Amino acid sequence: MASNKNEITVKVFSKQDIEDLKNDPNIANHGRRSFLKWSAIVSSQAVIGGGIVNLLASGKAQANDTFDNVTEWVYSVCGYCSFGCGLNIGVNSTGEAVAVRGNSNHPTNKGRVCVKGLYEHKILEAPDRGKWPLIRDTNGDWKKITWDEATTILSQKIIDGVDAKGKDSIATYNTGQWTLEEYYAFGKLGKGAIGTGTMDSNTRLCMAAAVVGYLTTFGSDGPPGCYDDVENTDCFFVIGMNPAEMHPQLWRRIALARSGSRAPKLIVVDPRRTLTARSADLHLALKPGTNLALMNGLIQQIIANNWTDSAYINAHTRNYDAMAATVAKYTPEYVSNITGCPAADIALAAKWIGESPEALSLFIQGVYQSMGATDTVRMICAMHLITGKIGRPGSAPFSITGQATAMSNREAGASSALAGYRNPYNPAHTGWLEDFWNVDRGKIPPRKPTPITSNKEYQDINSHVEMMKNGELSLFWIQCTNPAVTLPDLNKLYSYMDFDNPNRPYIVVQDIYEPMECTHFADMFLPAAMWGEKTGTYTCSERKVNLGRQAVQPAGYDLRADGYGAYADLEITKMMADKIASMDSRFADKDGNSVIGFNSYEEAFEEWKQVSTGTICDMSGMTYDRIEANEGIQWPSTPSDIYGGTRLYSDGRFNTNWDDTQGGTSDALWVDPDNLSRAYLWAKDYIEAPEVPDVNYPFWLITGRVIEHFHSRTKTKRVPQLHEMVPENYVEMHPADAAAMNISQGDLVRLTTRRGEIVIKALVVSTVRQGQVFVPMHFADLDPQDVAQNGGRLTATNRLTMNWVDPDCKQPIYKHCAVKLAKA
Ligand SMILES: Nc1nc2c(c(=O)[nH]1)N[C@H]1C(S)=C(S)[C@@H](COP(=O)(O)OP(=O)(O)OC[C@H]3O[C@@H](n4cnc5c(=O)[nH]c(N)nc54)[C@H](O)[C@@H]3O)O[C@H]1N2
Ligand SMILES: Nc1nc2c(c(=O)[nH]1)N[C@H]1C(S)=C(S)[C@@H](COP(=O)(O)OP(=O)(O)OC[C@H]3O[C@@H](n4cnc5c(=O)[nH]c(N)nc54)[C@H](O)[C@@H]3O)O[C@H]1N2
Ligand code: SF4
Ligand SMILES: [Mo]
Repeated sequence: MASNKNEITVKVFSKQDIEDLKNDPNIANHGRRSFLKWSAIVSSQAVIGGGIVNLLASGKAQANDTFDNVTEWVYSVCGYCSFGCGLNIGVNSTGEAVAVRGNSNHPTNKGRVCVKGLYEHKILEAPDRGKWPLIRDTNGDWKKITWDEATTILSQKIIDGVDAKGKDSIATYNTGQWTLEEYYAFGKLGKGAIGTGTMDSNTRLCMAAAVVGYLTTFGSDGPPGCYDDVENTDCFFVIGMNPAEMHPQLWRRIALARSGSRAPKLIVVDPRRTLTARSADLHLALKPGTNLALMNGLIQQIIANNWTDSAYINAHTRNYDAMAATVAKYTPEYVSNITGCPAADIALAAKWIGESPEALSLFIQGVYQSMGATDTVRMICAMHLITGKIGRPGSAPFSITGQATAMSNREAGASSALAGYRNPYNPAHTGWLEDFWNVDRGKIPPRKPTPITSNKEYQDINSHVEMMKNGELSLFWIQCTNPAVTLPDLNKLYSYMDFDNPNRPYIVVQDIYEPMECTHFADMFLPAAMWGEKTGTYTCSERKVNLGRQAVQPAGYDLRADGYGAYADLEITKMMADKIASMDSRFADKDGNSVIGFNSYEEAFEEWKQVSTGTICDMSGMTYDRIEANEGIQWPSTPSDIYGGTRLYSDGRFNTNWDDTQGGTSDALWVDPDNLSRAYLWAKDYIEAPEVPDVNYPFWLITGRVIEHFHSRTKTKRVPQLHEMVPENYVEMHPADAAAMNISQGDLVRLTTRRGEIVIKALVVSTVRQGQVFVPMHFADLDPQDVAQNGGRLTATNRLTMNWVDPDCKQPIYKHCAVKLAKA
């Protein structure tokens, strides 16, 4: 890909263009025909949010524009974002996946998929799918090994590591993109067999603030709302979220609801003028990192104007007076000084939320990855509690999830959580699980604060990365996540993972592609089967469990006879559990058997159902066939109330009694001392971000996403249609800032922070304000394809970002830091 200066040509949508698009019945209805029709209307080059959409440019897009070769449509669900669109995978007569179409019976998306879903079958066929387990030879080159060899070597590494440095030296780091069965199985291997407390997942980067915010308010995790709330609300409060690009099918439902007779209002809180913000009735373009001040301000206004529901407050909450006292000083003028939003707009937002019969808050990374993350979630919940706007149609604090199955990991516990939302501090909870798993009491490790990342130079918090730096890890097992692109402060991380570092652990990467950025640092590679190649369940944002059925054989299936080929992650976990149990009885159950007794995903689901029984994420009322027949089932679902999981907390009873709560000791603030199941209202003051622009680093750097790409792009850069739309990294900057630095469209710009620097192209647009720049998170610079394209230029966004984590939930503050810019 050439990287000529001025190559980027941009057409920013006019207001009229956007109105036309919104009214076009085909928008986001990417059936092939309408997709191309829509593309034709938009013209070949346009900007959607930050992304350059070159919809018609690709000949390949049109060549594939046919369902003619499909002989079978397989029932499935999208594997990208957490909205959980139902879809079918089209398979041809030779067993290849050749198309995707939306499932018109599925209530979530009614037959529509977005541009990523449309081409999802293409990620299966990429030539560099991993097909062989690999290990480094003495020269550092990859050597093929069989699965039998790989599982033996890895088991021995675990045994030796435990003996040399203890169980916690075995670090596992997985994902929000496995199936529920895979999480359950791996959580059982990690906690029930190995007993390591050093388990985390990329959901730490993604959902930790929601989990901790909910848990410390309601007693347990679990988004209270559901998608039907979209059609039943009078006011959307969208804070730190850009659904027009990141959850396009949710956005479609919001847009449709807004054009209906109920005409709900739309408030958007985002520093940038995103596509979402441009459609809002009220856009609060606050300064990065000031969400908590704004939330305190909205609550101050709601209290001052008596929009509260005092009966609800008295019956169902605690700590109201302390909260009210704390927010009292957050008047619109005071908050305006912090956030930069006009005082009248803050008051108006509170009025709309307070006076609307139903109000729905939707929020994600602009909250979770911004200063005051956990506290902002708490205050969003508080706003709904004090107005009684929770647990009924159209009203909820509704965190939208990111990855397709981040919810499933929260439920089944392959990371730091325990299966079934159990409380690791409650011996009754851990004891039940140990007995059910037939392992010794005390096997499940005590809760330890070991999130994936933090930096001791900033904060006294231990983490996998800190342990790696200090030589405390013997093994770092990376599964279905790409930390070499997506963790913050990459330059430091690379120095710890580097082969030159004598302290480095043995690094195992379990992925679907090879090479990818992490394999650069790996001692061993395990090839995994992926979406479409396995059957399993996916819990989406509204707690609905969907089923994805296997459509094609895993990559390298024909190599299995020789001991190679990709295997599904659950099968890999089972191979490992069986092998290590046979090598060392410490890693077996009490009878000396492998902890993984099940032989299929469906058997794993049946075992998991028993673990979930009686917990808040009860799935005992579900079966695979029932899930498919009903187009997904929401939890909780029990045999006597299979479809009762529409909304949580409709009865005003929360999970805050000691027996119920998912976390904390019995004296934790949110644990209701009177066993009255009341929610806890927090009282927290705004604190300024740890790094703000100054004379040396005068700009805010905001990072986020674009519609065409997914995370580290291992999937989307292998789909030509998506890659060509946004082939390389770029920085959005305001025309006035660009002019002041003599930077024009397409010029190379050097971005420098206290942690690193990159050189990428300028995209001069007014979606960012003066003094702020935006860079998508998706790009890196280690993959051979990227090196070739960028001529060796460093372009990885996370070389710049700050490894400062929210003290409560340990989620990194990716959304803002200070940066300087110069024409390169
Ligand atoms: N196309 C696409 N879709 C995706 C993904 C993807 O990679 N690509 N990833 C999925 C995943 S895992 C996730 S987590 C979601 C993320 O979905 P979103 O959270 O909607 O996406 P982001 O772009 O990360 O961030 C949202 C917005 O936060 C704003 N923001 C930055 N700082 C602040 C702040 O201090 N306050 C407020 N209020 N806003 C701020 C940014 O300007 C940005 O527009 O998307 C999911 N969907
Ligand atoms: N600067 C900045 N950084 C961010 C963010 C941001 O907004 N700004 N957002 C953060 C967020 S919210 C998230 S969720 C993370 C995402 O971060 P990551 O999870 O690291 O990103 P992905 O590219 O999704 O990595 C998933 C990996 O799993 C592989 N894979 C896919 N399917 C399978 C499978 O079935 N089995 C196996 N074994 N492997 C598979 C893919 O090839 C890929 O390498 O990034 C975080 N990083
Ligand atoms: S909106 Fe999300 S779930 Fe639906 S097709 Fe797009 S990426 Fe997939
Ligand atoms: Mo995420």
